[in-house]
Amino acid sequence: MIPRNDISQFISNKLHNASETIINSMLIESKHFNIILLGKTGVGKSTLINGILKLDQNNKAKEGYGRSTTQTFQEYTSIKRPGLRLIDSRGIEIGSHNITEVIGSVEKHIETIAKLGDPDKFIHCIWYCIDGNSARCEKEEENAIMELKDIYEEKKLPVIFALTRSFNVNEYEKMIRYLNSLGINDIVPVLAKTYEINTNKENIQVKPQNLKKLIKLSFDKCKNSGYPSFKKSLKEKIFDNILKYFMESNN
Ligand SMILES: Nc1nc2c(ncn2[C@@H]2O[C@H](COP(=O)(O)OP(=O)(O)OP(=O)(O)O)[C@@H](O)[C@H]2O)c(=O)[nH]1
Ligand SMILES: [Mg+2]
Repeated sequence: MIPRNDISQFISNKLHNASETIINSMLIESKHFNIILLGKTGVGKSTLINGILKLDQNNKAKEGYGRSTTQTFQEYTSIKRPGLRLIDSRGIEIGSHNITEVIGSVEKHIETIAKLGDPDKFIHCIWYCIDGNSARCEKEEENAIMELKDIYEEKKLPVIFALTRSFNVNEYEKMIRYLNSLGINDIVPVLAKTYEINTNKENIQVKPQNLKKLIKLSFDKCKNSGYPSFKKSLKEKIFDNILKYFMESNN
């Protein structure tokens, strides 16, 4: 286990090097709402991307079981969801020291994109994905998410907690209570893909849910995040249009 202080030191160093102006310029002239997904390996990040963007077999993000399916940052857009760009990242593997690497690489990615100067690519929001079927996180992950939350709250980049594979209310409510106890409240339980429960007697299908709620909360948080530039420019209108289209589309 990596001591909390080490993680804290590592992330703080990273951020103190990042220029405030870079981060403050992140919401100007964006034509896409850009969200980066982060979380433990196998938690369902790629599946969530496929579900939200309605990607088909030919262009979908690779899903799988076993060790870390997604290895690098990968951007996804879809003509079915115009204006939305989701960025997949390498899964965190607890206990292997890669937690600091992955979080550091996300930070670096956000910075690099900002430095490249194309406002259309700036990251607006982070979705930290956690399995909705586990009652709590390991201490190492808990420390890391608390650091992440503090840092990005200060930087006004919203972090939303997406509880993946949330097909069982009793289970995901335990996780919500646990996160609430850590002071985390921006939580959406989601199911990205139909979940089948087979018993000897019946076959139950739980349909995808709360994907729109996740997008809506992300937009709302972004709009209320306090960037002065957000109110001044065109992008509020652009964002409103993206949201409107997304909320109205059925497929
Ligand atoms: N039915 C169903 N299966 C899901 C859902 N979310 C994830 N899964 C399954 O869980 C497994 C892991 O999902 P991935 O999306 O590959 O997980 P990941 O977080 O991208 O994993 P890495 O790329 O290794 O970091 C896959 O077999 C998915 O099909 C869901 O909402 N519904
Ligand atoms: Mg993946």
